[in-house]
Amino acid sequence: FTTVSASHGSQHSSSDVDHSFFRSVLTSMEQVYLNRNPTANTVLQLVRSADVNQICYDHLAYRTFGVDGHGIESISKLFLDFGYTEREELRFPKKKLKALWFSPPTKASGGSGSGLYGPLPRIFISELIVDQMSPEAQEIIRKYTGLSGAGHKHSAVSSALGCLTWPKPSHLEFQQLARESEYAAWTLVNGYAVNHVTISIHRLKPPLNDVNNLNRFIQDNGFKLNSEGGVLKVSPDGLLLQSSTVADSIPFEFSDGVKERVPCSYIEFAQRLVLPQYKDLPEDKVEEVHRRDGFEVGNADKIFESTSKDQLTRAA
Ligand code: OOG
Ligand code: NI
Repeated sequence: FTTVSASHGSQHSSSDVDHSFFRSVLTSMEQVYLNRNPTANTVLQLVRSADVNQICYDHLAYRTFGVDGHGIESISKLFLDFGYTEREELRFPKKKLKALWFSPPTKASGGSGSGLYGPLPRIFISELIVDQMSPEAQEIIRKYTGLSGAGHKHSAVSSALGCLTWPKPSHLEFQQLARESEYAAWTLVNGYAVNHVTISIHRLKPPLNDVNNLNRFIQDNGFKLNSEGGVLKVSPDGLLLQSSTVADSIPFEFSDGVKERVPCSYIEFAQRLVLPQYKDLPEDKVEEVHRRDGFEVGNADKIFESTSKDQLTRAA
């Protein structure tokens, strides 16, 4: 586990020590994510090498099935136990999804390292509203969540180990779900794996601390960005700017022996602008609390498409 001690550095504040177990769990989840997703891994290395090794994560995201305890609360428990606060709910009626986001404990949010050893990230967790799916889709989802038994109580273990809490589905079941909801099909084969990590753009050094510069940098290095509704996603107040890569796909062997690539995870970028009431603060006095917080339904709705077949098969 050399990456843990390497990124930990030698300086420990007392709050870092308090959260060292928690940060280790998240680091294992991140390791699974980096091992599976070459694009995310390379992009992180590229940005890190262009930016004196200091990257802050804006947020991490997870997907779940909203049924019998397998929904948002199955993974939010870890974060609530380690001092996170539940914030707003977001609704996506057409996708039959809802999401909640959580803010990190302020006491421990100021790690001085990079990535998960820097300021703790926000957490974005969504769930499929299973009751609203067709009877056929519900049957498949309830079959696998049922087979997971008490697995949902150990979602963090499953995410950190990189394994599912239920058996692998058949190819037919995967396809059937994908026809109705690509989100559902993604969750069936990826389970509690980290869906994406998000690089905090405004905490990078110039010129990459600007979303348009960063997007160009990513594309110039040969990576495809999610183009749904345009590459740049802007909140109505103009203060939350987001973009993301298109998910990598990984070989997956279904229970019936069919081998096919399935969408895995992507990496996102978020720039939070200074709130109007703080616009006169000198630049070196601006902290994260002075910036636009939270998430935006209109942006998120398009970022969900980073794992869609449309985006994965689209020409660069
Ligand atoms: C989450 C998409 C939304 C954001 O930052 O608004 C999102 C997902 O793909 O599961 O990440
Ligand atoms: Ni996100």
